[in-house]
Amino acid sequence: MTSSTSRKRTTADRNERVVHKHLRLGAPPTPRLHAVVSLSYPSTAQPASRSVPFQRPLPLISFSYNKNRELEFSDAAIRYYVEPPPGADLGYAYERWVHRPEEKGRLDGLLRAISEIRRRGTGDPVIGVISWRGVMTKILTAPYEDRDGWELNVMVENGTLYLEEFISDARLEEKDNMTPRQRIQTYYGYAFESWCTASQPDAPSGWGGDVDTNVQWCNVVKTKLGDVRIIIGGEVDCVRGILNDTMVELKTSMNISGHRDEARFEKKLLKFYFQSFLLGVPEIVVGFRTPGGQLKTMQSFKTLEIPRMVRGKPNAWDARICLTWGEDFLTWIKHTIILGGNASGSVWRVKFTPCTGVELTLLCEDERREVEAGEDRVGFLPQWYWKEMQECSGEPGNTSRIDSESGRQSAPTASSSLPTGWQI
Ligand code: 0WD
Ligand code: CA
Repeated sequence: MTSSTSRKRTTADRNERVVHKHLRLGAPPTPRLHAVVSLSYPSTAQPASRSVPFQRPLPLISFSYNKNRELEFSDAAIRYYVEPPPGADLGYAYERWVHRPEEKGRLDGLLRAISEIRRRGTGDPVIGVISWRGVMTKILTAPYEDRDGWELNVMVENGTLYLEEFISDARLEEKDNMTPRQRIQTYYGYAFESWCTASQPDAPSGWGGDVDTNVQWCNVVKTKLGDVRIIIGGEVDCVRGILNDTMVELKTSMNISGHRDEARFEKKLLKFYFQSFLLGVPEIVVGFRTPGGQLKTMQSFKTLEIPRMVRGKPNAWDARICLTWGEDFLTWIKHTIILGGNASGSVWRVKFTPCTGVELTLLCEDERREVEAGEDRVGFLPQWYWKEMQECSGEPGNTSRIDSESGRQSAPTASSSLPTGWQI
């Protein structure tokens, strides 16, 4: 074991003790205490401590956003894969890019889909976790992230854990003010999507239409990570042929020339892999480009084969470490929140620090209001969804709770006692 590993382990042990001590003393629920609890990332130098299975994602529903960013339950925005022209210019039609402004990472679209699934009465498993695919990708790949920190807003209601990315107003502004260089590089990715897709199957190769980032086709799946049932929503770039079960993710990357580029690309493959794996997208098509945005070569990857491709290489990553971490993280967070005396409507914050781990705190009233942002919400959940949830449970505001006096759990608890209307 390396010294950094042992340091990490010691911190984790200490953190565990913090939580237990807090509970044994039967302290009042954390709202006034503002206790911080933390969990360290696992060592990436050791094999995963156990094997955590990931259930094949099962599609539940799809939906589309149109040019006005209106959501409809149809496949209107679906795109079909076509081979791009060789040497395509990824800067093409840059000036006509309709750029959707950056927004907070709200779950609204996904919650509408969940409401629609419930209305249709399709499916039955209990929901443990609800989030966008992008959030789940960031969670699972966190043990290998050595650069960017980020934060989550978290709520647990009726035994379901909701996770949205916390993007502060300052960060939003920063994201909206990309440098011209960042802007064009982002655009190259979208232009590649346009060169590779058409609105009809079997269309001829060519420009698929000017880029409008309002328009998206999203899919919602259910899956299970270890014992945690998860509903995930995410954007899907296109499909091959007319059957929706052949989804394709499109990516651009810089040309590879030399070992250093190769190592950099293999590192990127970790994020590519989980992004597609989580939604059950079987194929990733990568367009390699020049710094000036000319498409040079294409390579198709079978998502499920990617872990084996990088295994044994220098700086290789291990997907099993990510899956084990993912289950540990989700279980820990839910457990800590419920045992911490979660009052209905409370919002918690998780801070991800690269190479270290995560910290969980309960937001105070001012911070909670910042999350609501003056909108019609309870925490980050939209009011309409909140009402629907209450109607389903028939017990407003009653969630999994710990009796603060005795430290014992009071009904109703976690997912096992969910009201039937609240199951998907
Ligand atoms: O506005 C924002 N800050 C974001 C909104 C950031 C990320 C996602 N979203 C929205 C998406 O538009 C979608 O409606 O959340 C929903 C779910 O997205 P997801 O599938 O969970 O997102 P993710 O896996 O992070 O990204 C998928 C695609 C990206 O494809 P690439 O190949 O670059 O991974 O979503 C697009 C992009 O095409 N995307 C964005 N579109 C507009 N603004 C952004 C962004 N900031 N980030 C990713
Ligand atoms: Ca993409």
